[in-house]
Amino acid sequence: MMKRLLTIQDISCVGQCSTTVALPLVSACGVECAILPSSILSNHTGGFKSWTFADMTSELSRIEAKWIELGIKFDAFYTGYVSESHIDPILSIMNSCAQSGALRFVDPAMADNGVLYTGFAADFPSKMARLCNGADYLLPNITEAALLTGSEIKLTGYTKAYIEDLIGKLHALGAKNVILTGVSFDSAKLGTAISAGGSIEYDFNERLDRMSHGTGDVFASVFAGAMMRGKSPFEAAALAADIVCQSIRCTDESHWYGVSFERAIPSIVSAFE
Ligand code: PXL
Repeated sequence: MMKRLLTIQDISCVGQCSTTVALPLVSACGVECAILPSSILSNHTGGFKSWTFADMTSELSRIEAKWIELGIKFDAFYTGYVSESHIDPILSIMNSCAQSGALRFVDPAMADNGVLYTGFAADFPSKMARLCNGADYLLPNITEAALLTGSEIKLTGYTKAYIEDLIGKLHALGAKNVILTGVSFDSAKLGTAISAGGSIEYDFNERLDRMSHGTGDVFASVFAGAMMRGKSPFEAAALAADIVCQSIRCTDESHWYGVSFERAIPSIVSAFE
């Protein structure tokens, strides 16, 4: 039986992030991807001058009630960019619409490069922390990990001790396994710390000298899809990172608002053949 995952995050109509990345990439992994848009934006908030925003909070509980009535359940949940008003409805859906043993993948998409995304209040990380509590796999970058745990944000010049202290604090928030992205101990390499099943492993790729939007969403989507197809956390993280690198390499220089993950879809499909 094909597994069914529900992704809960915004639809940015233009911009190659969140739902418009999750739907094709989770599907490419051979996992059915249902969507629940928490908001609809004309375009994402990372680099465009302005955007429209329609909040879907009141729809979340109407949709939940319908799914309960129809007996619709999911094998996994994957949450991304959401706002404070979405957190309680999401926690409710993750209980009421879960198949037994359903996994929770939580990407606390709210910050990067030391700063919160435009539109989030300074106290938002403490709200997001409630969604992290109970996550089977929490997928923050270093900025998000530091904001969630009230730690100093260090973007360079840190050691393993800093990374492993962040990871310990994320477990203390209630995350069962932690996949921390954007880790670098050597400026030529960029990678992931995978804290799963009681040990911490690292996976590194060559650093690509490009600032790219939406790569966290590509990573989380492939990671969640790969886990649902039975890969180990290390294998899923390594595949996700490889797909991010391939997507960046395939993106034209002038294409600034996202990555051309479409060109990496054949590699995802072949990873599951
Ligand atoms: O990729 C994360 C993301 C998702 N959704 C919206 C965003 C961003 C990042 O900026 O603005 C609306």
